[in-house]
Amino acid sequence: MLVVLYGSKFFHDVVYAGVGDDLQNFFHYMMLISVFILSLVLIMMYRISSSVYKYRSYKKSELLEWVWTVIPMIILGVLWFPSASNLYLMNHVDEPKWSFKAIGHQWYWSYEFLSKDHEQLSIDSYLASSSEETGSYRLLDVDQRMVAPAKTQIRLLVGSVDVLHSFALPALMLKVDAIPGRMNQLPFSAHRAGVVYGQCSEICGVNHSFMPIVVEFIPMKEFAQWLSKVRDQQLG
Ligand SMILES: [Cu+2]
Repeated sequence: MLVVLYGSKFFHDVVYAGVGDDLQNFFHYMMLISVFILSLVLIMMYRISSSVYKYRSYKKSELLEWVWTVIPMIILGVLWFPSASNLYLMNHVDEPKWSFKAIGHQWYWSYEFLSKDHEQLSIDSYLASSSEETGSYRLLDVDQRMVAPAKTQIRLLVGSVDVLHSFALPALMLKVDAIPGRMNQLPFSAHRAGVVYGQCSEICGVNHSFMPIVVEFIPMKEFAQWLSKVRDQQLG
């Protein structure tokens, strides 16, 4: 039962990665340690409660005091190290090949980026009107998808023009607050082409549930075509 639930029922598969792979590995590692601690505590509880007199030998045991101080310290240490390095990696963008800005609005997302000749382009991404028309997921698809190159280091900038929003893409293990007056930066990449879905993850008003995020990762070659298509549409 536990094996079936673990990682398959409640969690999105992290199929696209970057920092996502590291975060998922960290999650598994943390679960392993937590299950170990839980089993240890349960076994100790059972052993102590099932024998009325045995626990008396634990009283005034200096060795026991040492063990239950030092072992948790070591466990905290081994949990801290990967956690801290992931925290650092999540903020570290080394030499992005491209960057774009995701901006939260009440209630839609807009994306800003530069064309090949450094002209500013932007698209507004609203909830798609009806799932029957487009054959897509209900409340999860948009009229204009954001497009990004796959297998490329991208710098993602997230901001907001009104209230707090949160830009979240579970398949990339990514969630970042969109804060008015502040620009959050993070590395963004996908190991293969595909479509990822997400939703605003910070209560931002009555239509909070209706501002999904869709990013389509396509090969670099086609991405260049898309970029010039958007440029021609907007700048003529
Ligand atoms: Cu929002």
